Amino acid sequence: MRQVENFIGGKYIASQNGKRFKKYSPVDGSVIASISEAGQEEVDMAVQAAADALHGEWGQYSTEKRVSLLYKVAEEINRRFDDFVEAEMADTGQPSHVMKHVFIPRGAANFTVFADMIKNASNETFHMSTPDGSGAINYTKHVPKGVIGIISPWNAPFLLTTWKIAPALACGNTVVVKPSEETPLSTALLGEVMNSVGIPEGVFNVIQGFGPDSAGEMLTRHPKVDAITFTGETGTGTAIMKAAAEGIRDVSFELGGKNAAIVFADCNFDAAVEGVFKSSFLNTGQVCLGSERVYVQRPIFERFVQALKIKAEQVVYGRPEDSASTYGPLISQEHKEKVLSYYAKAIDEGATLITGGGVPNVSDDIAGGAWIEPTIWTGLPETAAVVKEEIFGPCCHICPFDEADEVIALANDNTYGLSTSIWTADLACAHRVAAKVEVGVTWVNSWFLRDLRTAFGGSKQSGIGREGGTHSLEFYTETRNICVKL
Ligand code: NAD
Ligand code: 6OD
Repeated sequence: MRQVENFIGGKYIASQNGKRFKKYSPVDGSVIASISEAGQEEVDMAVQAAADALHGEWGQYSTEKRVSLLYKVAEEINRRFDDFVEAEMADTGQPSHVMKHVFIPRGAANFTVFADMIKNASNETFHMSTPDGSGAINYTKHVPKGVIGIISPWNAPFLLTTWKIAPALACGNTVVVKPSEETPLSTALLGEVMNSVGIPEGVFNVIQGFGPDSAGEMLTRHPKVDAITFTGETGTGTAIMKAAAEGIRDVSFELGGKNAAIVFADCNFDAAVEGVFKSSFLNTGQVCLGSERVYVQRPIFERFVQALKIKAEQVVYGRPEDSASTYGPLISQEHKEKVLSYYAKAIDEGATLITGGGVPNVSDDIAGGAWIEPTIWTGLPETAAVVKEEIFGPCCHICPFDEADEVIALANDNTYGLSTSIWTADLACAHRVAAKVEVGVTWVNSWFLRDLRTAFGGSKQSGIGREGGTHSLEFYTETRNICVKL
């Protein structure tokens, strides 16, 4: 069984309070790791190490030096690719091909993309006239914000923590990361990478533990944390925003979603079925950008429902390292209970069950895992809880529509506003709909196609701020204006 410690000032450190918690395999329920739960002492040490590092050699490095180190981090992740795949598979139970082709490569890419971004970032300049005719020049300078607290969820742990660590370091900050208690392994391993490429001690720190009354809350309340970037549930975002209000610390939030896929009758049918299948069921539906609401234009509605049903019934349950497995478990028994409660609620609310709705028969060796069937419903009113609330499971409700304006109104009738996907051959229609859907990210004839230079984030209760490319400068730096009278 793995022993996982905090990573503070370049060293792996057990918590002084002696507290440890267990990580259970989502695949079979066995205990796979024992993790130190950071207490106030470790949170204080980690934040102090990060604050000190700002004034040490890291703070003196040129952008070029930081950039070269970040490229080395990416290279080292690639060199230790199998270790990261193994750690992430153990934590999440998701199939190896998803780890190898999506999540772990994205971790390495996050470092190269933000190294490139900071190397090429430009500053704004304005020439202005002055009454004496000599004029003045204004220019901006981006300086690191300081110690960044990073709090991340369990659904795509390595992708999501590195999506925040990389821009924070590229901009010259230092970080204290609190990964989810459900997925401590890949972030812990990143400490070894940082040490082996020569990132100075204290620049990257990891505290392990839970949220409320634990490491997460202690980090957000720490007065020496200058800004907090958080990915997770909207309710947790509310608690963190309250903590950040003390001391007027900046926040960047990537929160929940209840995303709509909009399928027009003129779409490339097979591509739309494949895309919506992925958006509803990839990662066992535990993707913030996933589609739990699918709107299909009436002429192809029945055919679409049947095609999605067939695909959902073809998933192969199995251990992540088995190359035949196409589908993993949910993250935990607790989350499984939550998703199953929505499965029951859907039936209570009058849904027609197209497929799934329960727990699959799996082989005895994995029967203790958090397995659940991909599930499709139709026939619910838009007011149903299952249509309104984020479930974060492998499920979707499919609803017919007739006109573009109607589906825009349906898509927007939600408190979340993270993403949407639009499937149509009529690009003019796609542009019109995209302009009116109240979300941060829209995909046309694709889903989760990521160019990391683009603005990423949610509208409404799906987030605050945008990260990605030079948009990350907004959060990870202070912008200073310098006015020079000529
Ligand atoms: P969560 O909010 O329960 O937990 C996320 C992290 O916050 C964990 O590390 C947890 O320990 C910590 N935390 C919890 N309470 C805290 C508190 N009071 N103070 C400080 N830290 C606290 O989320 P989750 O269940 O881990 O992840 C699923 C959620 O994340 C879903 O809602 C999903 O939509 C969202 N998500 C959003 C995006 C996005 O980009 N918008 C991406 C991935 C996941
Ligand atoms: O691709 C990304 O940068 C990103 N933040 C993805 C989020 C996935 C949510 O589950």
